[in-house]
Amino acid sequence: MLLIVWMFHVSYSAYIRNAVAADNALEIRVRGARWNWSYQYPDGTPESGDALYLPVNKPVKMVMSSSDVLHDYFVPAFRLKKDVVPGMYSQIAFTPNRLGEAQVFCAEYCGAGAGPTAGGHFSMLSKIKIVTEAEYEEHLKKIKDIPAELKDKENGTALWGEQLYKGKGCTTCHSVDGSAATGPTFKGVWGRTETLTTGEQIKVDENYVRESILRPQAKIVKTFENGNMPPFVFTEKQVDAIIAYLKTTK
Ligand code: HEC
Ligand SMILES: [Cu+2]
Repeated sequence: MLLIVWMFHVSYSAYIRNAVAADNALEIRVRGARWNWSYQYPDGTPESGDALYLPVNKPVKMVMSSSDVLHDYFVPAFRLKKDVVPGMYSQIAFTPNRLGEAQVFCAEYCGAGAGPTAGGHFSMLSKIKIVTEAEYEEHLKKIKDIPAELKDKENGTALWGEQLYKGKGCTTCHSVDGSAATGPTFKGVWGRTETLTTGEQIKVDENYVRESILRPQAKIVKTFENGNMPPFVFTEKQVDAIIAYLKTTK
């Protein structure tokens, strides 16, 4: 009896620690979609790389949702795992207390890709980087703008767009070599005329691309009805960068 009471006490306090966030916790939005994780910092800035940055010793509350199917946010190094469910929010709380890097997995089988190179559940990976408060602030400032290493380059914006295309999971559904995948190829996409499910014809331009990324279900390209592109969260500058990139994938 005493043993059971003790075991209950130990596991319940661990459970409460991960279920109830401190008042001053940093609130991070986490979105799962086939097949990538994306994040949004408390000030609304979307994370543009493949890792979430968190300052050490600061309590964190994650508010998580899914844009399509059931996923599961799993950080083995933190002993954290939580279902990410379409149609509802789930939460976890924790306080990272050591600098370093942790691998994130999806622990819910969420579908196979269109082919061996097209990704799928196994490629739904991410990282959490625990850094100092100063590095965290520095990182936030950096991702709001074009990366410094691309700034002076000719075509820097398009190169940034290419980084986003590769880093944000677009490659799982869109090729640039003309090969078929879950979504239309980006080869020659700029200026192409698409036929929508409504029968309407539309020319691929800035407004169409912007809407296709932020609200993919608004206009669906015929024969790609079942591809189900998830909505993405990007800053205006990032959308501009992707547009610049799509102008180059001829
Ligand atoms: C799960 C698969 C999937 C992922 C991931 C995905 N897309 Fe799509 N995308 C589609 C499908 C399917 C369509 C066509 C149906 C539609 O219009 O919604 C599409 C359409 C588009 C179009 C319109 C293209 C055209 O020829 O009309 C653009 C632009 C686009 N996606 C951009 C992106 C970008 C940028 C990313 C990454 C940030 C991305 N997509 C990630 C599946 C995906
Ligand atoms: Cu998943």
